[in-house]
Amino acid sequence: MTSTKFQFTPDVLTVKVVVAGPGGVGKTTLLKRLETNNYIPAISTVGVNFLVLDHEIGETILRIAYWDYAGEDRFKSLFPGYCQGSSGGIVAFDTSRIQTLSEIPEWLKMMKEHNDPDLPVILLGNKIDTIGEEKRKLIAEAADKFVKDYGLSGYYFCSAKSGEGISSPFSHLGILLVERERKGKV
Ligand SMILES: Nc1nc2c(ncn2[C@@H]2O[C@H](COP(=O)(O)OP(=O)(O)O)[C@@H](O)[C@H]2O)c(=O)[nH]1
Ligand SMILES: [Mg+2]
Repeated sequence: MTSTKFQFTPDVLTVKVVVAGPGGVGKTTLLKRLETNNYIPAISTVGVNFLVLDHEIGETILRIAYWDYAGEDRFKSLFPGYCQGSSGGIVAFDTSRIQTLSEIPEWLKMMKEHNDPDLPVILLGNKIDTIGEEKRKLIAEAADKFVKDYGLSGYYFCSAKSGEGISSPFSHLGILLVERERKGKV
């Protein structure tokens, strides 16, 4: 006898996303916030941290392995190797230390050199809890220009401390990754 059962078999897509940027901008704390919805000040990253999180994107469960790279110079030489096989990237700077934005091109160059040059990359300006409206406006202008100049997929303000702006950049990246997979590019 055969019985018909309701079967739910969501599509699971597993990808690697590399997270980079100068040390101390809040990369690890951002991922902790995404994982726990809490502000858990991170212990300084030594080498690389891994975090696997599932994101629901339409019918697809997107399982992202985040490779959270330490920004210190002594680990930089290993970074190109760690970038291989990434499907997307996140680069972060600290809005309270605008000079950290000028360090991003170096990370982007290494990321793209060892991957598809069309790798979708999102720029995050973290720690917006520390700046006022005026400064936000100025930084948004600089970040918009940066996104155009470097062909990035988007720019978002966020704060790992307050939780503001955390979900949008990750859903945006998730949608881009699922679209690329449909086109056979992941
Ligand atoms: N005010 C504020 N501090 C933050 C925020 N995110 C991280 N931090 C602090 O910045 C420091 C560096 O964070 P960490 O995640 O280790 O930076 P990483 O080196 O980029 O991984 C820690 O003391 C965090 O508590 C934020 O959104 N706002
Ligand atoms: Mg870290």
